Amino acid sequence: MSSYQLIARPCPPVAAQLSEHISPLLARLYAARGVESVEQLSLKLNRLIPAHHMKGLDCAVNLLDQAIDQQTRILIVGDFDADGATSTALMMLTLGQMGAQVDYLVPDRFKYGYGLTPEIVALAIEQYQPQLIVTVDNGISSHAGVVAAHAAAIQVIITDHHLTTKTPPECAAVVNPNQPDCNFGSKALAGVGVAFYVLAALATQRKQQGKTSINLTQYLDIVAIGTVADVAQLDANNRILVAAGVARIRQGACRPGILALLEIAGREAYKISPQDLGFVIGPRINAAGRMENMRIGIDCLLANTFEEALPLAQKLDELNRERRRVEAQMKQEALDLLAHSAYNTLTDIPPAIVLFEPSWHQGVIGIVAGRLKEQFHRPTIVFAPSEDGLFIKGSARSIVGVHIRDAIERVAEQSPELVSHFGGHAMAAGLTLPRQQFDAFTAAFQQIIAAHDPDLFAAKLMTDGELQSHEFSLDTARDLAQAGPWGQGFAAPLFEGHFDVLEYRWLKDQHLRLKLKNLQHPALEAIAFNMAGQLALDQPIRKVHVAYQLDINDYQGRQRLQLMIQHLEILS
Ligand SMILES: [Mn+2]
Repeated sequence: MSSYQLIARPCPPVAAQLSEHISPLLARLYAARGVESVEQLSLKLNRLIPAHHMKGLDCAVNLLDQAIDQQTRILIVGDFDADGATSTALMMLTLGQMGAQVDYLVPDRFKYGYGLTPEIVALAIEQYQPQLIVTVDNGISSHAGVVAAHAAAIQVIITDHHLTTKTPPECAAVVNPNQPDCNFGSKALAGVGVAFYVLAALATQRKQQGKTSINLTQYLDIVAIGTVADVAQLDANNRILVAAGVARIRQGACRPGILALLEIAGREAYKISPQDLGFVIGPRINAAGRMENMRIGIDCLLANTFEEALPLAQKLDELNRERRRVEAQMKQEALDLLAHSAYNTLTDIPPAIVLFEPSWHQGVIGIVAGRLKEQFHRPTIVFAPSEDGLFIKGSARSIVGVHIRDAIERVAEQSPELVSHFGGHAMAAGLTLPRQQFDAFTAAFQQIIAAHDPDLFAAKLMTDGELQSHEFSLDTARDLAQAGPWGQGFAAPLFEGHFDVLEYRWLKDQHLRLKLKNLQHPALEAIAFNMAGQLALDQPIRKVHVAYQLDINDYQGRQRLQLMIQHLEILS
């Protein structure tokens, strides 16, 4: 386990101005997260950035409007993760209600590759004979697929949010806030956010023309789920989308499929938090694409009644259990491989972790790479065999400061024979190698990573410093829970402090329950989950330095303040 270095988030002086309107604590938290005015905190839907600076949007809207009127056969081509599934569902529901002839295709990425590939276009023609293809959450690099579609007289609209350095494909319309020359005010929209903007503009246009239209806000639950599950940065615009979606779910005014998923997860809709979208709903939808077929996830979102949704939600839950089982097994095998490698102590972890097992599952390598990266704070690539067994496919996850796509590119430049394909971002990438090149690739990659500043490999945890005596209260905990939505890029408040341990006990030899005190507070309840891997059960604990979230323990209708410990260091 890498031990974290706790660092207090720098707080700019703007906090003073904010605290004229809100509590000094919230002002300090917001300012440290880049908020400069109270206006930026508004979660009203009318504060959403208007669509008109989004390049390609008008063109896409006009084309879709026409396609509905002319009963053009539209095919949505999505992606196999939760963002792709929510985007697809949003298109299906909205266009369908506007009277379009619309169907969807979720390609098996293991077979057909990523994006709108010529193989997927061929499959689309065979199964659906579409006249217009609309991509969601993919397509920005699908030049060959667009050519193939055009050759079959199919028009293409691309909606995507992925970064690109190349000129986008030439097709009827390309909507992507991350394409060159797009002046839309947020680059953080998820694929489902882009689809939402297109459809909302389409709905407005049709309403103005007196045509069949709908109110898009009814689907913000779906938008919120895709946004959080895709780990999109929660900038001001995305916070508005997520807050509105969470509010709808809390009121039960959401898709029956979401209520079914919450029911199966044993969660009450009225209590869910934005983070729950990522921890409870997202993984269950994602499991379909990872383990079997995303169709189940999309159909669950499309279901019109709870009864129709429930068996699909059940199936998703089973797939998620299966995913967890496979993940746990792969992670254990990964740890065994690491222990048997030349690096067998925790202070001697290689600069990058690169692992392959012939039995590993392609759908889960990304999650396992992410877990290993978290645990060891090293850039990590986990490989599984390709369908034909000649290649291995890897999923890479990085630490802040190491651009992993660029590092892979450098290996490919030095030794082109080592890497067949690659693509991705700074923090996550995917790649394919000839199977026999695994060892050579590993050596070359580790060498490139080892050349980075050693300071990057020290795990750091940003905190919001210490709380004052009066801030240790249920009211503060409630205020903080209300003050989000917290998430990626808008981190939930995390405090730190030194405490004397009044008492403690292990729960199921896994979790640690403690009673703490310091100068600010005489007795605080605290819980630290999954500490068994980090601490010896018989180790005495007297003084600790902890990083914690202020949490509400809601037990049998009684609410009590508790510190939810994220990091614990024993001082004596
Ligand atoms: Mn996405």
